[in-house]
Amino acid sequence: MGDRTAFRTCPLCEALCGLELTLDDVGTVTRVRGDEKDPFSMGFICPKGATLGSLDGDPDRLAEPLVRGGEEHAPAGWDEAFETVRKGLSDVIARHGRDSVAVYIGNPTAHSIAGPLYAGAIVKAIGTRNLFTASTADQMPKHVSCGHMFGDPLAIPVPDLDRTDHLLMLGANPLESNGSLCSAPDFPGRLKAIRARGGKVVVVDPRRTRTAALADEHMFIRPGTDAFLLMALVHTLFAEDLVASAEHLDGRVNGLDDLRALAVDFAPERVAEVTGVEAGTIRRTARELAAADRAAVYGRIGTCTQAYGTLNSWLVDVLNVLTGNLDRPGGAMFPLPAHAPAYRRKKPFTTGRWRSRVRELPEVNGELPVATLADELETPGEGQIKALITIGGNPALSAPNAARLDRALAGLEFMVSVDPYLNETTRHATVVLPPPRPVQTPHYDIALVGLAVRNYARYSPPVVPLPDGRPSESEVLARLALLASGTDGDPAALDEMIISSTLAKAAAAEGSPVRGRDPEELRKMLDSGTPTEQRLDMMLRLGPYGDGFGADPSGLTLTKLRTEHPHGLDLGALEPRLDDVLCTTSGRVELCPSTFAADVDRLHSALSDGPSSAMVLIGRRHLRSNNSWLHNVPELVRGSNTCTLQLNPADADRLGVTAGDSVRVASRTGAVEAIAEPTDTVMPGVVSLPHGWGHDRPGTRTEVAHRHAGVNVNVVTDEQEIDPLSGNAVFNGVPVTVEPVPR
Ligand SMILES: Nc1nc2c(c(=O)[nH]1)N[C@H]1C(S)=C(S)[C@@H](COP(=O)(O)OP(=O)(O)OC[C@H]3O[C@@H](n4cnc5c(=O)[nH]c(N)nc54)[C@H](O)[C@@H]3O)O[C@H]1N2
Ligand SMILES: Nc1nc2c(c(=O)[nH]1)N[C@H]1C(S)=C(S)[C@@H](COP(=O)(O)OP(=O)(O)OC[C@H]3O[C@@H](n4cnc5c(=O)[nH]c(N)nc54)[C@H](O)[C@@H]3O)O[C@H]1N2
Ligand code: SF4
Ligand SMILES: [Mo]
Repeated sequence: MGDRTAFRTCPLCEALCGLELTLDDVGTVTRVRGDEKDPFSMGFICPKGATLGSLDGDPDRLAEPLVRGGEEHAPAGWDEAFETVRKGLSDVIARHGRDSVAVYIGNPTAHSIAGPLYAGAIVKAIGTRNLFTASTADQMPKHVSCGHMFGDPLAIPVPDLDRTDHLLMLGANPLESNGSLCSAPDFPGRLKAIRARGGKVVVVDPRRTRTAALADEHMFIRPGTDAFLLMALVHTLFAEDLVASAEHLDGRVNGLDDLRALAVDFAPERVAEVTGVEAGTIRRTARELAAADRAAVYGRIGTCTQAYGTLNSWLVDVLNVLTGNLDRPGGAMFPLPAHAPAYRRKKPFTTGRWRSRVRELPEVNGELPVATLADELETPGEGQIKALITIGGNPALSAPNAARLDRALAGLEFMVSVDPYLNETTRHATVVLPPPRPVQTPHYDIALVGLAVRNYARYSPPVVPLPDGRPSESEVLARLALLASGTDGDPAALDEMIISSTLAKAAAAEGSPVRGRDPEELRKMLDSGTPTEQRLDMMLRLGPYGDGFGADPSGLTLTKLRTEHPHGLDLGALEPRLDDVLCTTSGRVELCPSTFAADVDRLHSALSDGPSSAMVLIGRRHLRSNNSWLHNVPELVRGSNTCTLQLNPADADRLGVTAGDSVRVASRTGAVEAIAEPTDTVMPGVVSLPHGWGHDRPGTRTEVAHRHAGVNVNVVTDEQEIDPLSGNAVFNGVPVTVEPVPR
């Protein structure tokens, strides 16, 4: 047979790059290049995508399920593994009730087709209130802010990178991360293009990152103080009469006067000391933002994973509204993904429909903060978590105060993990169910195309077929859902249920392209592929570009996407669509929701306390890393991708530390020792450690990662510190002490 070429989307990060794979006759990936025919990524690739072959062929990747007997995990057949799960779950539910089974859903689940289509069914089938996800270690503040401002927590505006003249970026480092809550392949190239067309890029970050170095201007900011800076920008816009009267937002915004009143106390001079940004710079930044023809403000993980995460996320979009840039080309816009039915009615957003048992933290988006997972595991009493399902997550490394969580996981009665690795988290599992290799997996970025800077769709069928009897990840998750509901059998039964109920609803819904049609007849028209493919086909056909099951023969179907657009389909630049998106009770953008206004009290108290002199810890990402799980790829753990403690040379001198010395970083929760890396890219008073390291735990099977173990920064982060409105973890601005370790 010889070599062959195949094309697919890279599943590793949010950038959605198209890849061109070369495979040999046994299906081993021998080369990976960027897919030049992908209309969105146009050949762009990063080192992670380029080593997808190594990840795919990793000898430590689990090929079959593991079941634990005593201390050791042993390989097991799929039937035996599922039977162990059935017994384990039904036993815990029978003895402790449904809330005693918790689910943790991790980051890769948002990058798979299986996760968005099936994980929810598992949670529903268990009927538990104890759902936790990586979202509360990430972007939950943005969901809360958009939920209150626009009525829909998923209506997240993205900066229109390709048309803006001015980008103000806080707490994001896309040159390493390749972008987040803003899917844009070749983000670096798109930033350079802003400058090349005469625009300006401004970066606010406690580190002079590679992104900052590429920008026109970089401002150091004291970690955790963006909300003060953003408030001062709002203040300046009002004080200097720079609030735009944007025709397209006329009559569509509530709360302008409340906001003006709220911002009165935050003059640039008042926040300069706390933020470390000079008053003059703040004023100039506000003026430039207001003066730019088309500007966008964008905040990411540095602004979310801190004590004022929701206030930051809100104020970012407040600035987009005040400068007239929300929902217009070159500003901050709402993508229109191909798979989301535009006709569906949404309920206005609320939080706190239930609360966590121990700390009484409010539910947000149907889930509870991962920062309180350990409390729920450890605290005895009715409703204590006794069993856990993890899907593509590694909270033993990724959650705040992870060492405590790691200990608590050891106390579970039953745990099942859907994960390709035996790692720091899954070593606690009774059963590990591995998904197939990436090349054996179909791909469509359900969760991410709705955040892309161009409307875009791409379906990647599996490149290598699954061996007989080997379930896909969709089938694994569907089977888990069936088991959790106390039934078992063919996982396709779940898809049938979902398909028939969705089609019945679509046939009855006002504005639906299939209103009044016979669901049975629609069912027969679906793609002839796997149940997962049929569900995707259904979504695309009911979606805004869909064929409406024949109503618009020129419209999109999965078959068309697969056969006519194997390199992806460009659906055009983003278009204004605020009216579609808005579902607040008032039908307007809520610029000053009362819960946010009340939370501004915390800013007032902090301002009167004055700046703190403590050393604070922040995170960082490296291009050749991806959270906790790419450290087993040899090509990616070479060179500068190391787990060092970066600190400013002035701090290093003061502490008597030189490059290569061991330093001890300690907080309320614990301490780690890391190698010091003095660098003036970090501002004084700040230290930085990357996350996702600490691979020295016993009982794992990731040989390369074990040799490049690093330390887990989340031993030092504090699960008691959260952003109160979203419950999100605080990873930035963590007070720490730093001292040299005696040689
Ligand atoms: N290579 C690589 N890519 C990734 C990942 C990875 O681990 N590695 N992870 C993926 C995931 S899960 C996500 S969520 C995205 C995240 O994508 P980004 O948000 O772009 O992530 P970071 O590179 O961590 O950039 C955050 C920046 O915030 C800065 N920062 C820290 N504290 C503060 C603060 O208080 N204020 C301000 N203004 N800035 C602050 C940090 O110094 C850092 O430069 O990346 C994704 N892509
Ligand atoms: N200190 C600090 N902590 C952080 C952050 C930070 O910036 N600083 N960032 C936070 C952020 S933004 C995030 S998103 C979280 C991430 O937190 P998690 O999602 O808990 O952790 P990951 O490291 O992404 O773990 C991914 C897991 O998924 C598995 N996996 C990989 N591919 C697949 C697949 O195809 N299917 C399945 N089922 N499993 C798969 C991997 O083996 C691994 O076990 O970490 C958070 N933690
Ligand atoms: S930027 Fe992200 S999507 Fe693109 S190749 Fe790299 S890891 Fe894959
Ligand atoms: Mo994330």
